[in-house]
Amino acid sequence: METVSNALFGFLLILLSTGAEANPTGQGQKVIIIGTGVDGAAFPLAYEACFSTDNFFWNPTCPDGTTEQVGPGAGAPYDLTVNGLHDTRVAAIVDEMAPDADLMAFQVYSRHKSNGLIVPFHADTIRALDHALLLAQQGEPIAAVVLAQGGSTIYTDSAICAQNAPGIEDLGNALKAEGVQLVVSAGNTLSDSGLVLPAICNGNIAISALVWGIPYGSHGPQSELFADGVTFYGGQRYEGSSYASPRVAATIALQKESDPNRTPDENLAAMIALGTPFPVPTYGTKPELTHGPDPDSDGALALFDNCTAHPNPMQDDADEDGIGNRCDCDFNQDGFCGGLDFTVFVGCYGLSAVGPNCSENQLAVTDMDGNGIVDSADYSTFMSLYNGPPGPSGRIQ
Ligand SMILES: [Ca+2]
Ligand SMILES: [Ca+2]
Ligand SMILES: [Ca+2]
Ligand SMILES: [Ca+2]
Repeated sequence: METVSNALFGFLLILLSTGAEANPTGQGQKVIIIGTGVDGAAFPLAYEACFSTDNFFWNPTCPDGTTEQVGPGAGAPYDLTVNGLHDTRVAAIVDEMAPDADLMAFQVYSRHKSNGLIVPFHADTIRALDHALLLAQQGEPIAAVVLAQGGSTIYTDSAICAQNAPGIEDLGNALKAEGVQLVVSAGNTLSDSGLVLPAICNGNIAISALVWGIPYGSHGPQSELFADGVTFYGGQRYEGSSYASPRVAATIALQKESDPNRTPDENLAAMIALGTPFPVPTYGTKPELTHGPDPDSDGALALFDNCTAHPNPMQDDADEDGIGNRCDCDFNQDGFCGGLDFTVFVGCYGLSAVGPNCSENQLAVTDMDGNGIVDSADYSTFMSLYNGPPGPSGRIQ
């Protein structure tokens, strides 16, 4: 009896592991917010750190008085009354869009010894990014890192990064190699030709703001996406590109939960392809972030639906290529549904278990509706897609 139930349990596990998440909430994903620190009383924080500067002019602002602190409370804002709620508002957006994602806060500000000004230094942001990279390399499931810091100088050429923000591109690329997307706010200047640092740099993606449908702040052609830059927190209204980038970071967490195998570049390509084209008079269009409609009414919004034109609420994807079984007629993975796939289908036809011409993998992909047998319903589905590409999938662009 125990053997039977274990076998049944194993079977259920297989079923669970092949069905991608149609309505992701950020489960199992982490998002790091680097900047002012986040008020841990407002949101539970899964991890906190502080990186600050101590020299002739500046005092460190880490809670224990040192320049580097890791642990509960370390990511708290230095002073809640001096812009200390900035990243708490950023965190609120991630928490609303991806409620099951874990929030991690890194505080990187320092305080001037005489005038009390608090500012973030590039070197401390770099240390924070280094720490994020270390965590990712240790296997932490970090989907995105948000940098929602402003700036007042506009740049049009990423070559400035090597000079004014050395290390930022390398760290952005190193994070990406670990599957982590660095998401940077484009800044709040009104320029339509450039972006602030480090948004202009390669290795990260830059997000511009739309405020009630109008470009707000830096929105040069170098940024990747527009996203809503309006938020409400504590009964007040706030606007800026700081509130656009966390929407993209949260979306990436949802994409990664939905399909853990997708790379940052693939997730970005999907967001761009399914974005709503927003016309910018001076240079053309830029995509606005959207999770898309649900054209096949199966409960999965287009960005997370692995068959956007076919109802498949279970989102099964036996070969884990981002194209759901329901629309994946390409059994031999050559990008086309043709005679070679037909041969595979015929080998499995009528079967509910492996056969001489039907392997376990082939059985899983040819049972396109997942009812446990490859029958005439699957044949109709297969033939309706025959002689074309598999898909379409909102995950693959
Ligand atoms: Ca679908
Ligand atoms: Ca597939
Ligand atoms: Ca094929
Ligand atoms: Ca079937």
